[in-house]
Amino acid sequence: MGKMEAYLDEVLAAFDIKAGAADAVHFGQGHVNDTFMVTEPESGRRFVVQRISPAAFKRPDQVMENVIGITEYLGREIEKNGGDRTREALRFLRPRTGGLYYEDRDGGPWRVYPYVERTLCYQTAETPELFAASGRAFGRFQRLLRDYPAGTLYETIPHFHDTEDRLAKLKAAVAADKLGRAAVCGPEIDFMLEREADCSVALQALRDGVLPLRVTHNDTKLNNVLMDEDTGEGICIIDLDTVMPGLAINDFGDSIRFGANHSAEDETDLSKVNLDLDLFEVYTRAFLEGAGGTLTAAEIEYLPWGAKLMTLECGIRFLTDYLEGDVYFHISREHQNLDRCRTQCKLVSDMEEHWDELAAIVKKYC
Ligand code: GN1
Ligand code: MG
Repeated sequence: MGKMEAYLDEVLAAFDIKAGAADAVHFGQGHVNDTFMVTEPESGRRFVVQRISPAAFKRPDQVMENVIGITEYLGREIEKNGGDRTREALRFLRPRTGGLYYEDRDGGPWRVYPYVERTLCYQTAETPELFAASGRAFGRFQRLLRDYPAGTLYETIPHFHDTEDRLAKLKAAVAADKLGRAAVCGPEIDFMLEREADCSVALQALRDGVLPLRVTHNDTKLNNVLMDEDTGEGICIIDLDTVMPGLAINDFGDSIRFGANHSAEDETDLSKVNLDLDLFEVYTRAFLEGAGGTLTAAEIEYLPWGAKLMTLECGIRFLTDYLEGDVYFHISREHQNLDRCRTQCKLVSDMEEHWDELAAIVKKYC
């Protein structure tokens, strides 16, 4: 039995779920939280049970205030639009101990939501239609939340998409070189340092008032959208821990980073890691369709920057974690975070090579 399983009995009891640790299996592909799928033996009802990572989230109370504020708001908006809020928004259970989440005997924060049945979750964009469905869903997320009071949201991970700060942290990790790993990743470190000026592009546009601050998801990977098994449509956005005030171009960009290619994030054969321009266009069209006029002309023009910066930043984060000893992103093999960093560098290079084409694509939809 793993470490986290040891808490499941008490957690399930706190949420009145008639199941125990034996009814739980590890679930999903997240790198940060610990996630289980639990099935009640008698009713057959399924629940997603999650321990929020204390390493990533210092204030789980604030995470849950954000998440519940957002899911309840989304539920109301979905209902107003004639949708089904039980399938299109997550619904978190309240523990019988009160509050928005449950703290286990060692202070670990847990939450539970009913699994949305008849949905699928994909790790790679197996078809363009699938990728488009996720784009529409994330675009719709922007539209539904356009009037949400962004100022009431906590910054659950301060400086989360602060690319300048991410680079500063990489520099600090290189200087400290705790494990003596810097010697094996010289080219990757140089790659990031050569792009120091890029790290300021979106942040400067925000400071200049060119890009507006919005409610953003901040982790818009394909695997954070549940697809309806029957219609193939992206119906429900999950993983709301990093919903914060942010830039819409970053939500777009993180999707491109993860989805507009045909390889795993930790692929070691870099010849397989290539930006797919057709998928870039498919996603752009779908995201803007879902957003339905929410984005400004400047935001649309900056979309390629969102793609490049989210990819560069993720590469910087993987590299920093590698240098620090894999303390943030879970790994299942040695050097996995360095491999993840390398795929991101390859994708950034591809974007730079095809920059004019990316700009031409977004211009079509402006
Ligand atoms: C983390 O846990 P997961 O896989 O949903 C990370 C994202 C990264 C992603 C890289 C809170 O997301 O920012 O882009 O890994 N989430 C957090 O795969 O740091
Ligand atoms: Mg996730």
